[in-house]
Amino acid sequence: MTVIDSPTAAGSGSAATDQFKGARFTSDTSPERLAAIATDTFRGLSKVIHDHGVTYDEYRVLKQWLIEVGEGGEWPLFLDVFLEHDVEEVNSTKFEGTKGSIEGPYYLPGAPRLPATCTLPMRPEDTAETPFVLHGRVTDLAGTPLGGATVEIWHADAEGYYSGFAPHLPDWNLRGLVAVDEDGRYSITTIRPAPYQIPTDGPTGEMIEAAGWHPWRPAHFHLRVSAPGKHPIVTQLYFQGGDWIDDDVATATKPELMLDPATDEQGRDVVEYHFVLDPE
Ligand code: MBD
Ligand code: FE
Repeated sequence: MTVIDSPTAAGSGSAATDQFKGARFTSDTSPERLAAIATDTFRGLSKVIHDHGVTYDEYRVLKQWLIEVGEGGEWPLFLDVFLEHDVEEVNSTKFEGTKGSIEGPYYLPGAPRLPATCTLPMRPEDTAETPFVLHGRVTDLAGTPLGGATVEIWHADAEGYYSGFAPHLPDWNLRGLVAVDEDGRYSITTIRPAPYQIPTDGPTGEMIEAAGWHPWRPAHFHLRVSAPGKHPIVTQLYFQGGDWIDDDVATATKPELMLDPATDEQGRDVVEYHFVLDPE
């Protein structure tokens, strides 16, 4: 795999901020609940400061770094890498269907609608890669096909870049909203993404490097599977045996989300994956 030294590396993180700011989010959190969460947050930070005897030099560097994360637009990247997996975990305990995983910073609403059997929009460079066919069925918990379901997919290209966030890629490259057929079936032809590297030229990457950690996520597809009256699932699928599977910087892999593709007679990588949706 080649890691291209793109001038847009940190730009990906800040484009995620522009995208996120476009939407307006609210929550019905009560003042009491807000106070309890804020109190425990400060209690946790207070413990860290006392346990480690945090120095004034360290405190000032922290302040400077936090400012840079904001100015560099990397809050979506940083938060989704280091915190979202816990939010996903505590919010998925009551569901029995397909396991979820974090959404990450690179989802874009409004992807092109595609039929049940389709090829994702891709460039000639992408077409030159080995085709990858992800196919399967969407059902409810009882195994009944959900003919009205959609499988939305977005993923990085063979160099680890996401369309909409890396300016050298055309809009909607390797993104689509797939309507399943009446039996709940879908078959998506795409390519295998590369592992994702947190941009090393921004504050998130600098912190990772300064701590001696690595900036990699294993290669993954992102998916959002929905159907009328069902709880939509946001998840990711990974490739068994791939790099960083057991050491994801974003802590977002699960054993149930591994793909083990086989090569077909046309030389394509093919794998079946069924999605199971809980009731709303
Ligand atoms: C990604 O591609 C991603 O999926 C997550 C969760 C964080 C950063 C980049
Ligand atoms: Fe991703």
